[in-house]
Amino acid sequence: LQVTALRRTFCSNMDSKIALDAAKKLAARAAVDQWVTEETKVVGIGSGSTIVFVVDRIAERVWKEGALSDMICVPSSYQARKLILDHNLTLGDLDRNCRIDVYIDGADEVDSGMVLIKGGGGCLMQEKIVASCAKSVIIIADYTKKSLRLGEQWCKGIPIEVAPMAYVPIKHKIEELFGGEAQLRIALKKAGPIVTDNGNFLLDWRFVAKREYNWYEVNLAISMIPGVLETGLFVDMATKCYFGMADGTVKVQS
Ligand code: ABF
Repeated sequence: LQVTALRRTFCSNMDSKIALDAAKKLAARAAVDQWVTEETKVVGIGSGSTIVFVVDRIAERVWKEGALSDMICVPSSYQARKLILDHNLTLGDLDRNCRIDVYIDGADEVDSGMVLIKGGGGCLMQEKIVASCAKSVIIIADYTKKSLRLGEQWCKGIPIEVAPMAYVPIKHKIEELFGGEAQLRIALKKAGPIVTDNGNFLLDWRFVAKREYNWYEVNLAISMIPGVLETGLFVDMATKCYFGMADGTVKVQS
């Protein structure tokens, strides 16, 4: 009986993963086909599981359709860099390509005003830097990421990248200023703190979901705390968001 129950859970988890992957792929394809054209010379590549479908589609256009031959891809993380190289696309960097035509990335949650929570994968700082160099920032996600207000979806909180020596004072300052709880992100099996691509720690701030926050001000105030390197709050950055929906359609928010 237990084995049957386990198998059922496994199958329904697999079914929902397949459904979510289909939604991510839909959003990724729609965004690439709309935003990555022959005029696009430099594209910024985000991180996470949805971006994999973006790079797949770009590679399909380059290698199967013979398009986008001169296009350069600027990564936002070690994962993105590896994806670009694995697909044999042209790797760029901000030293040589600091004017990006379009940056495409996933998100953990998107509210009705297109404020984003990003950084569940720990790459928020490089993601925000690369996004800030782009004329257009296009977000792609499955339907579970779309909210009216932040905190509606299950989410680990707002990630904040911090200098390792300062994580305790920063934690207390955030909690005193805005409530909730900021927790140090620990690696699986409690092997110690997660270290970002930049050698820093991450705090996940579980804010008070019912409280009315002005995210612009919150982002500014947290960014001013000494030792905070970047927040996973992306305010006024997204140009458009593409959501792959459960019914096979794509919803575009702008
Ligand atoms: C990156 O990947 C992060 O900023 C965000 O946390 C995450 C989204 O992940 P996924 O595409 O796997 O849902 O974009």
